[in-house]
Amino acid sequence: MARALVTGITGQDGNYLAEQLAAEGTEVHGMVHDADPAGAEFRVRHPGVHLHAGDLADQAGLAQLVRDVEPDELYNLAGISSVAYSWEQPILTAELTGVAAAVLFEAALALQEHTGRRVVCVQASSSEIFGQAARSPQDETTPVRPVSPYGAAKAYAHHMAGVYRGKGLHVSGCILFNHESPRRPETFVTRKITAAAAKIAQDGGGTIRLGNLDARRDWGWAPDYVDAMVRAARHHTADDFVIATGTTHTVAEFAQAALRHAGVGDAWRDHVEVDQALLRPLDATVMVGDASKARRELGWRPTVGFAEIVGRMVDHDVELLRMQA
Ligand code: GDR
Repeated sequence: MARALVTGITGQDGNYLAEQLAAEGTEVHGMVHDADPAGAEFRVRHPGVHLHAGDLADQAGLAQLVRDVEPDELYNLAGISSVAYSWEQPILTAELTGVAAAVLFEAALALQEHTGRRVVCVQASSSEIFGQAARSPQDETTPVRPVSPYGAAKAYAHHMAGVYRGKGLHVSGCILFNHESPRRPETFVTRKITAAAAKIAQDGGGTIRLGNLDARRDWGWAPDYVDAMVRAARHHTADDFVIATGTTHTVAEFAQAALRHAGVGDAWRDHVEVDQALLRPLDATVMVGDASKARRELGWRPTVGFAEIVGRMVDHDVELLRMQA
C-alpha cells in the first residue's frame, strides 16, 4: 500500500486530498498543528487518517516527521494561505510558506538517499508568484514577479522545488490558480460573498463589505485542483504545471452571480459596499492561467465552470442557514 504524507491536511485542499487518496487505498498521514482549530473537525470527518502533531516553524521536527512516516508521496499544502494576512505577517509567511517547503524537500531527498526508494513530492505553488503579470494568460514560462509577501514566499518555495528537482528529487510544482468550494473559509472572498448572499436572501436585506471589486481571478473547483496534484505526483516526469480554468471574472461579477443565485435579484450593487480598509497595498489586477501543459501531459481538465461553482457554494450556505434555523 502506498503511503502519503500531507502537510496542511486540515485546509480545503487537504480535506479533498485526504478523501481522494484514502478512496484509492493510499495510507494517508497528515501533519496538524496543536493550535489548529480545524483539527477536531478533521478527525471526525477522516477517522482513517493518521495525524501527527507538528509545527512548520520546527525544522528539526519536520525532518523527523518525514523520516518517521517514510512516505512514497509528500504533498506540501501547508503554510499561511491568506494573501491578505501575509501583509500583516510577512516574516512569518516567509518561514511557514517559504522556508518550510525547502526543509521538507531536503528531508525527502535525504530519506530517498537513505532508503534507496523514490520519494515523490508535490509543492502547492500559486498564481500569486506571477504578481502583476506582464502578459495574460499566465503559463509555466511567465516571469515570477510576486507583489505580496505571500507571493514572494511561494516564489521561494517554487524555485526550491526546481532546485531539488535538479538534485534528483521528483518534485513537481503545481501552480494553482484560485480554487473554491463550500469548504473554503470566509477569509477568502468567494466564501465570504456566498455566506453573506445566503444571509441577505434569508433576512431580505443587508450588505457585503468588500475590498477590490475590479480584481479579476481565475476561479476553479477545488477538488479538480487536488486531482491535478495527484496526477502530477504520478506523472513520469517531475515538472511545473499551471492549473487553471482559463476564464476570468471580477470580484463584482462573483458577487452579482452569488446574489442572483441566492434569489436577491438584479439589484446586487445595493448589497455591496466598498471598504477601503479591505484594499491590499498591492493586488494583482488580472489572474488567468493557461493550463495547456497540464491538459496535454497530465490529461487534466477543469470539470466545473464559474456559474456552477457559485451556485454550489451559495446552495451550500443557504442550506447551512436553513439547518441552523
Ligand atoms: P487570493 O484570494 O488573494 O487571490 O489568494 P482571496 O479570495 O483572498 O482574494 C481574491 C481577490 O478578491 C479581492 N477581494 C477580497 N479578498 C478577500 N479575502 N476579502 C475581501 O473582502 C475582498 N474584497 C475584494 C482581493 O483583493 C483579491 O484580488 C487565493 C488563496 O487561496 C491563495 O492561497 C492562493 O495561492 C491564491 O488564491 C491562488
